[in-house]
Amino acid sequence: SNGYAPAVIEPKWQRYWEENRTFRAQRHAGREKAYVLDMFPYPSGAGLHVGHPEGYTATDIVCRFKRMRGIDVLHPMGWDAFGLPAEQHAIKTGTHPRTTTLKNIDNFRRQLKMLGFSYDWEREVDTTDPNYVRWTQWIFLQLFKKGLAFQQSDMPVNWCPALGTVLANDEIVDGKSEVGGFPVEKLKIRQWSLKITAYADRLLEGLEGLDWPETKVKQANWIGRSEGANVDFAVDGHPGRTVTVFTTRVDTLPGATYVVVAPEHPIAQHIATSENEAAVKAYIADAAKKSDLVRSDATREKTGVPTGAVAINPVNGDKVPIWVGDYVIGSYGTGAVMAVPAHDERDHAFAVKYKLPIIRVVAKPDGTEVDVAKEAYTDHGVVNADAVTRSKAPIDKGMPSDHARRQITSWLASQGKGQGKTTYKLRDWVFSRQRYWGEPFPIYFPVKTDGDPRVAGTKFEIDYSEPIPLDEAELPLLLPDLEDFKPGSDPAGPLARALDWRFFEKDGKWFARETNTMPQWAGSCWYFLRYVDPKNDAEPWTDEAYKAWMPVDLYVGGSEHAVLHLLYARFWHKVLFDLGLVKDEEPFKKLVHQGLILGTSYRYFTTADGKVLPGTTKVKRNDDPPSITLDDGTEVEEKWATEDQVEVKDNKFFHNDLGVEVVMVAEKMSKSRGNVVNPDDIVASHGADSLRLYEMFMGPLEAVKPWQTSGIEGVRRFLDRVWNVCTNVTDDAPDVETNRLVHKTIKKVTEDIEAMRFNTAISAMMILVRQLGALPKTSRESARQLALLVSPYAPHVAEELWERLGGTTTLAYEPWPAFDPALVKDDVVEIGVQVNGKARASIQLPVDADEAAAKAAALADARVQQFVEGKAVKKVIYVKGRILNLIVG
Ligand code: ANZ
Repeated sequence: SNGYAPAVIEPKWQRYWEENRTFRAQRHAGREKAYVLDMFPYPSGAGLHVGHPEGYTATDIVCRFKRMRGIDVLHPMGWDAFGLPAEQHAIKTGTHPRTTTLKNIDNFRRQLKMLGFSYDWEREVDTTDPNYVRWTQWIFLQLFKKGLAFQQSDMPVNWCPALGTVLANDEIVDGKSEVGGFPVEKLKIRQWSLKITAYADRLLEGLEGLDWPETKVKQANWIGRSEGANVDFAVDGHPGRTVTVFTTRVDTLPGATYVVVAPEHPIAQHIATSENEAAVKAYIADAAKKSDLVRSDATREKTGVPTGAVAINPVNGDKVPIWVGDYVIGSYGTGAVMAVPAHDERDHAFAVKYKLPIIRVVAKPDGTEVDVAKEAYTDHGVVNADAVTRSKAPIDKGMPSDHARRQITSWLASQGKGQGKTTYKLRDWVFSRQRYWGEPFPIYFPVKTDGDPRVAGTKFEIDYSEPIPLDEAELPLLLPDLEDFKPGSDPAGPLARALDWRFFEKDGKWFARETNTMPQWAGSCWYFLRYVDPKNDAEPWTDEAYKAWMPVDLYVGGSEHAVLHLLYARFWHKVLFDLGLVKDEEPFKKLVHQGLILGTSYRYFTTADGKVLPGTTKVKRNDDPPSITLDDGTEVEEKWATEDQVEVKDNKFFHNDLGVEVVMVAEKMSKSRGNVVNPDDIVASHGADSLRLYEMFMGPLEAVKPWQTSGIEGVRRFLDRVWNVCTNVTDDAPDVETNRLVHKTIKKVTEDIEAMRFNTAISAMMILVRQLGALPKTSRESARQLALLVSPYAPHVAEELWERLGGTTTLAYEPWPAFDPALVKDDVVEIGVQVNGKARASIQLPVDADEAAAKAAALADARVQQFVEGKAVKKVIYVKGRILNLIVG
């Protein structure tokens, strides 16, 4: 072992940076700025996992690099600290969520400091801090005053009884709550919503100018703008009743052979004929138990029941049956579709199943008819002859689909039976939660009561139709202390039990506060704005602070936030823009998602009687009931070993104690697999610099990568070598070759950081260090350059070496090393010289030597001279960098 002792130098430099406020963000006149943002963590009880330092190291490298290039950097950190886990912990243990949250924050802060990230800790924000809550509530009031926050009570919401709260669609996975996996039902309760749909078009258009990955496509799909038409089908025998359908293919209206309404469509109950009524009601009741997600699964078998009622196709007067089917979603479009089985896959499957007619109205673009008996033809094409006879709207055979669409739409409009319509998948954002640990709404309502509603038994009635905003001067409205955080069956939430908080008297009248709280997303919608002015008591931020740092130049975080946080934050930003409170329409210029780090575990099997079987054993996995069996039916159990229990022999893995072969599996880290890696352990065993370096060396930042603790040993050896070469120096200048490699490495590392290719930069540094290590001593000049190059990645060891190499202060603002363009060129090449077409010698030439220089160099070569023998050179054939042919005679 050598003198490299991370356990000593890492705390030393962390203390130095803190005491010297090295990373305080400051603007300097005439300098460029860079606002580099990490997605702030939810401070969970588990502490950091190795996924956090991946993105955080990447941004830290960028920041350290930019500071050395003379750029003013803002690199802040904070806590997204409202949320369910702290509340559930409180329910279980009685510990107040604030206590848990503060404890977890302390632990997260300790861990992040231990990793040497160059945050400006003086700007730390905590979404649960009263000084932060005040401004979240203030922004809510601005939304409320603009009419963008409103109450709804008629729309069914996703109610999760186990969590006692409403969930947004995005918080539900496979019909279960994302947190906890509890069942979710539909329930109509009063709730707050934010009018994000009013910004649908701008949220879509705004994506265009952003330097974002495929997340842009995800957001566009989420917004789901669809251009089509609403078409009215009169219900036969029910004067005045119509079913309006939304379609993107109004050109196929002549081929509509039935109509399907969603089970929740209000008409479904009313139009069913007496013989169909019972079946329709039963179907509707059954559908209510299924989530929209399950219902819109394309692979699921389509089901439906006929209502017995009949609709009239407005384009030709055809009478078509009306069905109820749960593949039609109540909340999308009009909740009803015209079915064109010839040209839509879902309708086709449905028509085949229930023997409904299939009429084709679209031919291929070249006019040929398509066989639609087996499969729908869903592409655009041209109007066919059938369509013409089946349409009162003026269309011609051979007319392209989009032209027919316009024709039929305007004909429908002229008849008062339809009009062009743009529909969005995006829904307004359900913004209230029936939880304790969130921001209270700064809203109250008038109460009708004869007594004091705080006294048990007093009758009262809250008038929810008249929400009153709290005076801005009264912010923040803080949570009351509760003893019992449990949600009840009362969708008003646990705050409804805090009677002294809930009710208050003003001018002889009683009022009741809103008892819902805001969702966790609220705080993360604007935290990046607070960082620019975190201590301001009078405003959320000043114009000046905003202009100093915004917009965010680089934002790094997980792709799980592609459509939730990132869309919500863009929405708030646009509202704030319209209010003149921010100067940019978009908050995040460049976005990068780090790839998931997978855990590695090693599988084998055991039988009930204790036999151990290799992980390579062929097994069958059964779903219902879940089990794993061998060919002969014997049930086995899957077991997992961790990396330290395994050794490698002949490229295979074996269990140390059991001797059996195991199979390596990389998957999401989880406690049950025992493959969770704790950064504390890695720092204790190898040091923070090794952890940082390894996370960057594993592969491209955006790739999914398996964690292997053995890999960290490799980077640790690299740092040992860096230490050795930089502590074994001479004041002599470097030799030419070494100096060339240093400069080439500077060029490579510089370009790689700019392109965020951190892994290849590390490879280049490894090559350099190997070469330096082969020399008896390293030139001090090269060692200093190396220390600077390594510093964004492994800042502690770099600072220590810099100091030992004569640095008198931190290297954080030392100019980033420049490379000499002349030295990075592979400037000398060996080329073959021919005399009269015969190879005679090879000579060293500068790559860019011109013909005259090449000829002169060749003629100066002794062997070439032998063959030229003083004869005149009549012709020169020269291919730069490759060959020189002298024709003499
Ligand atoms: C008739 C038709 C014919 C359709 C055809 C498609 C192809 P996007 O693009 O996603 O907006 N649709 C309308 N409302 C629906 C609902 N609430 N639930 C389920 N499906 C619904 O999809 C629009 C198309 O999806 C609409 O166009 C409609 O089917 C169906 F050859 O109308 B189409």
